Amino acid sequence: MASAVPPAASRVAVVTGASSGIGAATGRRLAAAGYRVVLTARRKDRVEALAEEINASGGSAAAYQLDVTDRAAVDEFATAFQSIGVLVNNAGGALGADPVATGDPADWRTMYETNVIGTLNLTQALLPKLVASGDGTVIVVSSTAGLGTYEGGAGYVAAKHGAHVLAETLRLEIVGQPVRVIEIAPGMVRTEGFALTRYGGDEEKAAKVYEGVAEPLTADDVADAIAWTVTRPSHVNVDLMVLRPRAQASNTKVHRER
Ligand code: 8X3
Repeated sequence: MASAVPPAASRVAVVTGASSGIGAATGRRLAAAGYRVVLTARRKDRVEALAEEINASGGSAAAYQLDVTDRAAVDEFATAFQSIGVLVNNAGGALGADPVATGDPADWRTMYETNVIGTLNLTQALLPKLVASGDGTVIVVSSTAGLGTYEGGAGYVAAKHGAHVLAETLRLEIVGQPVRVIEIAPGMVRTEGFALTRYGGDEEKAAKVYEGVAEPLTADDVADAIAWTVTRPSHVNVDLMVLRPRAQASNTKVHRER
């Protein structure tokens, strides 16, 4: 897990949605790369356990309970820092896979809140601290759903397009400031929670998402990519990285072994 360009040990990396999946794996990877990681999530016990694990293995981690959609809480969280090196906007997720004709507007709203407004909240609150570091990086974990659509995906696709546009626009707006904006767009990733949350806890439906797919990406595959982009020299901005498993050629073209 050694990085090509180890950052100073004092650099702080904030990771949202760090209680499981890509966020937790990113916390581990950035800690291994020498960052002091601040793990945030709604599930306090989960981030505390992960921080303990990282600290016990020689890394440096702190846990903070945070709902990214709660702007007052995010602003309060931001006061804890003078400067921050890295912000990984990972919190988000999908709810439902219904067609436009019957999708639940409440699900659409929640997805917009978590995937877009959550990213907006953290980015707005921490941008001055990222600038103050003199060498900041904002990561937006979007999705291949942020770049193209698929049937039954519109609510999530719309939200992830929002996250994609936020990243692209921010990069334009802050050019000249010492902050990179990097978007990571994963395709099919098998994590403990993503599909299960999407299908309201229905394990059978969740399992079907990955059925017959030889090797979906893992959370660590994505975390590895995130850590790689973060540890490039400061002048290198990986604008957008799309990752899919070899068995997935597009959002709708997946090879399944029967
Ligand atoms: C996850 C990818 O295909 O489920 O962000 O929308 S997909």
